[in-house]
Amino acid sequence: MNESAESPPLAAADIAAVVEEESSPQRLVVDDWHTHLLGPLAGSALSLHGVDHLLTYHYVRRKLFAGGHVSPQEFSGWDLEKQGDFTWRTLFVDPPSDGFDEGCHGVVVAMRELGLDPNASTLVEARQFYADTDAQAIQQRCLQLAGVNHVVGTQDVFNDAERDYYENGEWDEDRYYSAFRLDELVLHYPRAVAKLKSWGYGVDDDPGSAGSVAEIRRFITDWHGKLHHVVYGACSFPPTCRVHDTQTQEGTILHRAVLPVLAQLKLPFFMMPGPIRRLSPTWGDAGDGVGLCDMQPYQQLIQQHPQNAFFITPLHNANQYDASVLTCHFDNVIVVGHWWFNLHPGLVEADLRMRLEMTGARFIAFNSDARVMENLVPKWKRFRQILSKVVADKYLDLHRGGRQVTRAGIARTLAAMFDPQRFSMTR
Ligand code: FIX
Ligand code: ZN
Repeated sequence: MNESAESPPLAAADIAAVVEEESSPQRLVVDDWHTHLLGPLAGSALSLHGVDHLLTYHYVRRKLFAGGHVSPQEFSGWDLEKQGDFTWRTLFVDPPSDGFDEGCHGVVVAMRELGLDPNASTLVEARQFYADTDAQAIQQRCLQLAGVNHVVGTQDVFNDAERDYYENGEWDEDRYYSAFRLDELVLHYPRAVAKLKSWGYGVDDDPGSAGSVAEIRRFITDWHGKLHHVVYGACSFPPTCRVHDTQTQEGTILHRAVLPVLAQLKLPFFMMPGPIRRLSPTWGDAGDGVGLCDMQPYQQLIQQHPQNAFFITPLHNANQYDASVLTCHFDNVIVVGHWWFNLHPGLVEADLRMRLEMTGARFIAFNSDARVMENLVPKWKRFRQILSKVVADKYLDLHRGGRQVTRAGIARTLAAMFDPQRFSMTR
């Protein structure tokens, strides 16, 4: 049977409902291309789940500090349960104002979807639920509610707490992919040198010397072999970073070592321009800020390395347009997802429209950036609502323009938006 017989043209009045069905977690099962998650096999210190971790996620914790409810020093001195109780009381039981922000909204939605009461006066029942349910079951439920199949983590081998697990731990091969995180190497080379040396790499203080370049390349290749199923190398960049400039340390490392090895290994480079680390130094990861980037260094980097594939996900909302324009000119770059300070429904909706209108579907529509397993649920739920609304509008537009719209075409297009393999650059 041909496609039109199996999937007849839809009437305008049916399009929105069909898009909504095809965007659901049951029908559209996707891979999450950037998270900070590790599965339960990694143990409870590295694989975070539970109501207290959900409440102390840094999107929420930031509100406590910004609102002056507690000092970061005092808060970090408490155990996790005390932190959870304080956050629950302050922001949910008796809040100074209702929490419309995505951080608090995410807590409410995750609890409701997991069958917990987001209006409870204490966390007693929620904690009992977690005491009665094992970590694998929680993971299974969160992935199912989110409609996520494979999860890409963030593998920072310079992090002493993680490295041992990557070398010696048991890995869930069916579920987890690795992203080889290179921030420490690229942005903090003077710090990285000492560790590289202690691991037997003959680098020196000049990352551009022939010896250092060869040894950095060997380090990346070795760890590509040790990490499980690496799908890309990744680095975030501060707003003023001159990634294209070989006069700088980071430019040298990228041009001479990182990009040549990634090209050899056929791995894309995932670039995250925009964070200002530790803008509020005492707030930990809740204290990072964001700055507008000049996109020209990225344009030059992409242009100078046609043999490399690039993913780009700017943090600043005003950089989204420029990033999409890049994908119109170069076939070795695509835009990915939304995170953190641009992960707000109004911004995401506007970007999704802009991306569809400008590029067709030359992007990976969303990734969760989840750090706690339960983050998957509200983030993907929110994105699916936006996806369904925007894509329905676009299909109605096509229909009005004279194009036949079918369920099969809708399903195919939605699936394509989450599949990087469709780009020749990643094959
Ligand atoms: O650099 C990153 O991968 C960011 O996701 C983090 O640094 C950040 O703290 C975060 O979790 C944002 O959502
Ligand atoms: Zn991240």
